[in-house]
Amino acid sequence: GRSGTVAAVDLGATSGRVMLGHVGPGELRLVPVARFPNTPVRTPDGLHWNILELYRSIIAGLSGAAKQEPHLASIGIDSWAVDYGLLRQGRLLGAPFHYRDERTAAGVEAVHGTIPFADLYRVNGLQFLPFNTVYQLATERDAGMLDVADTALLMPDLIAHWLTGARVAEATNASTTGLVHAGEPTRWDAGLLTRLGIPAAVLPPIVQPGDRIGTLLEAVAAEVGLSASTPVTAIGSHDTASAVVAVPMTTPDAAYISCGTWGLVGVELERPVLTEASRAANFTNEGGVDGRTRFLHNVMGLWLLSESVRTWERGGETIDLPGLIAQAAAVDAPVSVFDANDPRFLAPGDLPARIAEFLIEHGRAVPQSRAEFVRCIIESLAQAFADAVHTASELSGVQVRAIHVVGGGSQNTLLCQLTADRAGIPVIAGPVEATALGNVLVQARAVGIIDGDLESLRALVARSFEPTRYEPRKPAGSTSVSR
Ligand code: ADP
Ligand code: LRH
Repeated sequence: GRSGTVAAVDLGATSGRVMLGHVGPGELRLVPVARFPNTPVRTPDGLHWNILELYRSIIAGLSGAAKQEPHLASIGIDSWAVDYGLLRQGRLLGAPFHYRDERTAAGVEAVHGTIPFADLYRVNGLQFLPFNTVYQLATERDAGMLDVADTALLMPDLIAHWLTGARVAEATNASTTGLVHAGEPTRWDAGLLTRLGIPAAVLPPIVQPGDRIGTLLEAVAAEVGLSASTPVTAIGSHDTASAVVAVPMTTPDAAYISCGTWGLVGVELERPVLTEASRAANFTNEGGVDGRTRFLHNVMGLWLLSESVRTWERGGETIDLPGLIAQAAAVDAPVSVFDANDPRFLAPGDLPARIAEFLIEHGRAVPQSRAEFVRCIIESLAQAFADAVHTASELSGVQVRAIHVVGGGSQNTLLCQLTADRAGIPVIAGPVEATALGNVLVQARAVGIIDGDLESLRALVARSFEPTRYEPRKPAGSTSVSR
């Protein structure tokens, strides 16, 4: 067989990276080239992504990749879902909004006033999140922005546009907009667009993972030191879609948690579940690579911890995360548990105060020490993960015998153990960089370095990365507080 090297650009809400992926028969290796923080910027009109800084970091990362590997076989780009840039005549009309910006409440009302949520769910199969693209675009429409813009590009598609000049919408990420049919992210739903007054012309054609988006613009190729014939390949450009590609599931009776800023908890299915029960449980049907359905629920994730740490650090101290987690693991007094999914935790700000407020409202003890507070957050996340795994199983009929945890959060040993304990199911943790791996694998397959279905790609991941296993311990009477 062949072997070759591709570059993965992976933008998470917490940090971004550029990685080289070396792929060959029985070989899968990731070499980090650049890692950079993703720090949003608040201006008087709201919370934005610093897209120019991200782009500069991507260009620097690709230059570093080119130095190590001047003959890259392909480049692939993934990022968080739902957000987009608006353009007119190729010019970006302002910094893209961050999905945690609170401007969309009016957009939600406007959309549901035209199409009740139950009707919307039957078409797009998406869980309600106030920042889904459909609500953001309704807000743009009412601000007159869609009279000005001629194109809307989702974040990875915007980066691909800057690298190649092409304008496309990659299918897995398009599936998070709310404007395509569940299970069929092949074209925009004309009926929804008409009813919502979103001009179809702003949305570019949908391409599938594995399609070639284009090749590098001459100027970009010269800037990074690569050939202008280097292809940019569509992959699962929704980061969670790429992560799920690289979950080393070896049997269908497994659940996954893609655990980073968010905890995306669910199972992979051949087709969507659009029942009343799944709508009531707020489960989503997002598009996966190779036409699979990612049936999952968004759990608030390590945002709860990282935003708390940011709050504590505003006092001037510097916090060592692994040290803090170790202190939390050593707490043996009972701690309270709160509902990690309460919407009050979505917006940036003083999360410890909001958690305390939740606990007081529900008559539960507020943790006194920092270590107890962190334990309370991690117990609550583990409980939300366990609940979502059981709900995914009930709604889909999948018997879950193992929970795979991938992403940065798979390094949180306390969270992995408590998830196993609270679910009563073994947790298999790793790989940490599942998203970059899924990005690499789908490119490598598209350019002919490897072949095979998702199962064989996952088998390669399983052979290449040693996971850590956590067996469920007996219910710890000391830690549970009923919810
Ligand atoms: P995203 O893709 O959303 O940016 P990542 O998958 O990179 O997120 O995960 C970031 C999270 O991983 C951090 O918020 C942190 O909680 C966790 N994390 C990173 N490194 C460690 C570590 N050494 N120990 C425990 N948790 C970690
Ligand atoms: C995770 C993620 C998630 C989306 C959210 C906006 O990074 O893509 O799947 O719901 O960000």
